[in-house]
Amino acid sequence: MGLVQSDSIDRNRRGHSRFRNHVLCNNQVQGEAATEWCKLVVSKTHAIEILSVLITSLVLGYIGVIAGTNLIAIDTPPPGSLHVKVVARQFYWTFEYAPNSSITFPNGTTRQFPNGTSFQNTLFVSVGEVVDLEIVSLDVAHSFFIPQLGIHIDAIPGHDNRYWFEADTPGQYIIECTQFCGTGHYTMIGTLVVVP
Ligand SMILES: [Cu+2]
Repeated sequence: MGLVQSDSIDRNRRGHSRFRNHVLCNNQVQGEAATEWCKLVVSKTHAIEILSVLITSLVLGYIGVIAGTNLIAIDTPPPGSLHVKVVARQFYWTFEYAPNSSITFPNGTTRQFPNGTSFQNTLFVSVGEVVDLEIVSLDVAHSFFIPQLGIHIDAIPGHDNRYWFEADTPGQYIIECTQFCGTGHYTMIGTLVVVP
């Protein structure tokens, strides 16, 4: 019984091998020469397959490392940035400046805040200043949107979203909430003041 099974497996293997060679090889080559020649073709085909998988893996790995490095670099604000926590609530924004922040106001005065400070619905920054935003919500989902600067980050309860920017043109820019957050959603409007 065992012999029959073994014979059967051998025949299957030989059949499979012949079929593969038949598919892979040139049908015009016959006999012993065909078998040797087909073995050579199969071994070369395997080598090409292994090589192509290796090269593809290396190229994809290289692209992955470059893309990952760039993504981390893009998300990391340059050193010396102004850290501001953007707190969304129904239905207003609070901008909390980190301790030791220095803020220049539209009247030209500059003040240091050793303990930090905060403003409701107005965010003051200077031209060319790197601003590191930490966007959070204390109640429901909101969305922090400055359409003129293309900044649009969700404010989600229990989750900190980070975004940094650098305004290069002085002026006032509207800040909106673009996530319907309740009956007063339409009043949730602030201003970004970019001081020269
Ligand atoms: Cu809102």
